[in-house]
Amino acid sequence: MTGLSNATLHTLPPEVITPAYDRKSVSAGIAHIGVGNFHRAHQALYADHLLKRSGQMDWGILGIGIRHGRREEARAEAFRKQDGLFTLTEFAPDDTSTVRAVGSIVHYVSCVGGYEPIIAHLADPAIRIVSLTITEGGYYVDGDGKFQIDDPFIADDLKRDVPESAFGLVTEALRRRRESGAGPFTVLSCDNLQHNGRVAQTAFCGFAEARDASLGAWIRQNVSFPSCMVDRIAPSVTNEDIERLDKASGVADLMPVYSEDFTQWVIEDKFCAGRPEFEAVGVQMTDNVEPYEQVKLRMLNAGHSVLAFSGLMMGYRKVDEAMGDAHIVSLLENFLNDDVTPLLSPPSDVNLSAYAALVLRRFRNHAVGDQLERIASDSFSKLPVFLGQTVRELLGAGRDTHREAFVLACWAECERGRDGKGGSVEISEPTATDEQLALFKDDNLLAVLELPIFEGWETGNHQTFREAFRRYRSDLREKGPAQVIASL
Ligand code: CS2
Repeated sequence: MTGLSNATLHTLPPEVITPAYDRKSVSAGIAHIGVGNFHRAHQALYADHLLKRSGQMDWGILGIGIRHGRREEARAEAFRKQDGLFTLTEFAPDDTSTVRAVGSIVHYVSCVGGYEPIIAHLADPAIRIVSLTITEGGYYVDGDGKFQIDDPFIADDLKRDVPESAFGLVTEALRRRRESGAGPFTVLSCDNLQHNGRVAQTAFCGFAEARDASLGAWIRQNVSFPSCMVDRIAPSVTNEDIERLDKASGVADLMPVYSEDFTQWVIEDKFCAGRPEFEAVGVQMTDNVEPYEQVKLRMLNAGHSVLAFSGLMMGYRKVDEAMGDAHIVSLLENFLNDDVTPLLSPPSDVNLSAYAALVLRRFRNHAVGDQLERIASDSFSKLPVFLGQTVRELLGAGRDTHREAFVLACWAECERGRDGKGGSVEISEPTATDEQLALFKDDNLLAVLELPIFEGWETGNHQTFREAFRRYRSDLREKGPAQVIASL
């Protein structure tokens, strides 16, 4: 197998698509914080397409890693050895695939080498967009839309001379740019959140204001924070996946990624320091992202949660396995078509029944083999975004919520670490405290509904919903998930 680097690009197997541009002539205009699988399978691919176009060579990506740990060390090492190159395999539902060596990440700076160099890179006037994938829970903005300056991680970072959080690094770089006259850059959140631009603005301005009021005011006035909707399923990559992908591509890639063939990116056209020709590579530019976001978060992502919690309870571990279960599929179809669709006001170019059908088709993509535990993880950040509004609106309209009560009952049972068949389930909850996690083991089956993540769902006043949730939890234990799901 051939290793991956600039020097080997021309020797890769002919099936591997290689960058159709001269990487040496590309410079970074976008700095991206959080270069995980999703970024590499989504934004980095759009940038790869852009770089093929004339006049776009200064829109390469500078990757930035800010979270210390073994994973970061390995990533930094792989980026160094491979000159920022990695392979992306895109699988279609009919099992066909394409592999490409993505060349858009032209430089990588890791916190392994300290935080000061990161700030220096961000302060470079060549950088005109700073994009982020720091996870849904990574913004420290509470349910009331306030930045949590008292959170110990943030409070510590506010005291540091050289900050380490995304907020500290970006605001310090902006301070230097204000002083040097380099001017602002756009901050583009690519996390799967409602109003991600507004959330990012709250977080970055909140941090800057707590540090220096005049800098905060300057950022508020000069930096733009567009919202965007991002969509592409990119599973976690295990060591076995690396072996499998490398064997299939014939490239000995240290960090291959894979994804479905579907992709979508809708961006609010609000860039304070220029932007690439996004529309030329299939990005939808708009002045209102919200209706797209609503459809995606409340159908695709919420659909994923429905599948993950009911599927895990039934003993499945992969999305396509769960999609082989007729009861789960009808739960999902009814959830999408009967519960969510009537609540949405989609953009004029989106047909909701076609969208629901597409969601099912995407989930059936066998080759993607997405992990239910990946989707279930970080539910403390995800559930309020994906399901909260739907439950509140259904309850407010006096409509049926038995499917939502069932899915949440499955969630609560999975959080105890066991599926309904006795297998162990591992759901990582980076933002939950031990005390909160202990609630799942409480004898009072309703106790978890008091968690702060349910603020604003209005479940407290709805006896029918609470009773259904309690009953499903006890039935899942006593009768088993197969019988309960068949009776829905
Ligand atoms: C998934 C998403 O983690 C989840 O909850 O639903 O990661 C999903 O795969 C992406 O948002 C697809 O765009």
